[in-house]
Amino acid sequence: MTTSFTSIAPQLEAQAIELPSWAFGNSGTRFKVFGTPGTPRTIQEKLADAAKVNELTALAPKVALHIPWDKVDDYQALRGVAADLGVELGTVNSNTFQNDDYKFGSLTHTDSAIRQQAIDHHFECIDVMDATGSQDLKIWLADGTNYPGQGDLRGRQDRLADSLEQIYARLGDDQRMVLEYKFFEPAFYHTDVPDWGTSYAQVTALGDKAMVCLDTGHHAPGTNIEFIVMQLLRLGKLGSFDFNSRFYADDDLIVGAADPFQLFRILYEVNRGRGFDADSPVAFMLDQCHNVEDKIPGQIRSVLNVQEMTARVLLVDTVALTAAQNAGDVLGANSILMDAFYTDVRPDLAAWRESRGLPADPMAAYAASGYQQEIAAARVGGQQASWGA
Ligand code: AOS
Ligand code: ZN
Ligand code: ZN
Repeated sequence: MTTSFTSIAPQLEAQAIELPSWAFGNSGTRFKVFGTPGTPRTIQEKLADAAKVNELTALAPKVALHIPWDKVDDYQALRGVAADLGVELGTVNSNTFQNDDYKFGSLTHTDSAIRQQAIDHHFECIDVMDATGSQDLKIWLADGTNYPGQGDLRGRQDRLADSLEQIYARLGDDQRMVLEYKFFEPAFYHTDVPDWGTSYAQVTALGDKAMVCLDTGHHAPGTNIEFIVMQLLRLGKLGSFDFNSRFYADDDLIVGAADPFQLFRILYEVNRGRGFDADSPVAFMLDQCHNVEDKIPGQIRSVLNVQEMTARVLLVDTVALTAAQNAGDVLGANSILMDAFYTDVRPDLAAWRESRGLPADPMAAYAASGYQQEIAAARVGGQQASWGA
């Protein structure tokens, strides 16, 4: 017996998943970037597409920016554009991976001038946050080495700590830093923030406003990601998620597409750790690319996948589960969890959406809206996401 849908609906109402601006640009692999008709040419057009996702789902009220990809002269004005479209500007992502100067590192570089340049870029990102009202600065570094002996692992870690300290000191009272880890790519021997332990150690040394960002695609195959989620929540240091899914590497495919059960297990631990509570520090974001599918329906599918799996998680009969766990009822406990996972929540969600004035089927509503044809006709020469990761 699972919990009833009616009892979990209020919890679903508050769900918010931030969209990445770069998901609306063309992206691909090192082999080919395919253009999609209707691709935005400007950040303003990306915001319009993101607003469409929110209009049809009421799940995506914020859009993350990437600097310098989304650089504009007037961020206050951009904030106004977003507000007119019914969305807000969210996380600001820094970029130290597309500049020749950072070939051997950015915040870890041995050359203090280059390191300062990378620190200054983060200061610029904080200035953007001041203008946009964004809460989070997200740092993902491409820093690392390809060959043993190429760099001094410990020295790099020490320089990273020092650089982060300087950036942290610039944050306003209501601003946070989230440090994303990734175990490989673009560096292949080592990366300077490869795992949650390293990110945790670095952010803990900084203070309360620094937290860990967990990208679901950034772990070795077979890693028990939900355990990491549990531990970071338990330690009060899970700041944000970058959701996506993967079959092999950092594939950045639609969240819940490759392994819906893994998404369920992760969201179960989020709920167990009170990560869905209104005062929870966890920010939910997508970090995806749509290489061959249309981008707007790709994002709609993604937020719906998160919503559907959240509903299933909320349906878990936690009282019965705890009783079974405490009684040593191994298979009983497992089947309580699986009952919720196998519950098809789609009809209930469709009816509930309609009751809130939303389309029962946002994917179908988008297809019928004519928006895709409109933008395909209006926008010629759409933008590449600059980088497909
Ligand atoms: C890189 O692999 C990371 O996932 C980054 O979070 C992100 O994709 C990149 O910074 C684009 O913003
Ligand atoms: Zn990411
Ligand atoms: Zn990634």
